[in-house]
Amino acid sequence: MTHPWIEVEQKFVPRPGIEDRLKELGGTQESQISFRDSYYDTPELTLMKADHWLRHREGSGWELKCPGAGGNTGSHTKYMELTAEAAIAAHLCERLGTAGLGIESVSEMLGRLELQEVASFVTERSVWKLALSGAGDEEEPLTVDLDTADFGYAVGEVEALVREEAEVPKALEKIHSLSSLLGVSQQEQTPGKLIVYLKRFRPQDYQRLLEVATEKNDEQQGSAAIEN
Ligand code: V4E
Repeated sequence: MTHPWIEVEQKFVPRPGIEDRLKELGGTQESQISFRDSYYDTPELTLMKADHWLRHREGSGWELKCPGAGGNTGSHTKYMELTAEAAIAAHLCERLGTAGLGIESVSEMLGRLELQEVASFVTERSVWKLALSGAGDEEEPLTVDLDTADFGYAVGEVEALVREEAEVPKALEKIHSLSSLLGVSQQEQTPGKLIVYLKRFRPQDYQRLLEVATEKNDEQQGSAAIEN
């Protein structure tokens, strides 16, 4: 089986003139696309509470984002992305403790485990590619996505996809360099579309996720304090 992609990214609030700045830095607009994302979970949000994000993206199919080794810290995030249905089903069955049921596809899983649609929205995306000067010719350019969701929220992200954990630090360095050229502070913590959707349209679910995230943060700080 091929390794899943590791997505390393930093989100930011796109300021007026961002497209001109991207051009100035040698970026090129690669495409303008539009797609609907529908996110699924159990009624108790078992997956999201465990930082697992299952969605169906129109035109691409099923995708699962879950934390990579080492978790996520600071303003950037790092997620493993699974796109093969069998791999998604196997990973979710393990997480939900249903590995014995022999479920092999996500559609079968939706029915048998009563996964429900939690959010659905359309994104207009402008995709930019930009190679930082100084990086070798063989370097993969970074991707900058400028998104506007149909519920009126705009967010940008500087993103790199890598195959190996060992490539993450270099990807992060490149993301930080480009972010600062775009005037984005490393400390900027900009919420993604789904989080804003939940906050606006499913405030109780949002609150539950916030509580779990706060508990996890407290635990991490507690264990860091113990280790120190
Ligand atoms: C990973 C994640 C979520 C799933 C949506 O991921 P995101 O990168 O925002 O979506 P999008 O459309 O930009 O995907 P792409 O096209 O780049 O693949 S929703 C929340 N998270 C993680 C997360 C979290 N646990 N807590 C907070 C406050 N924010 C984000």
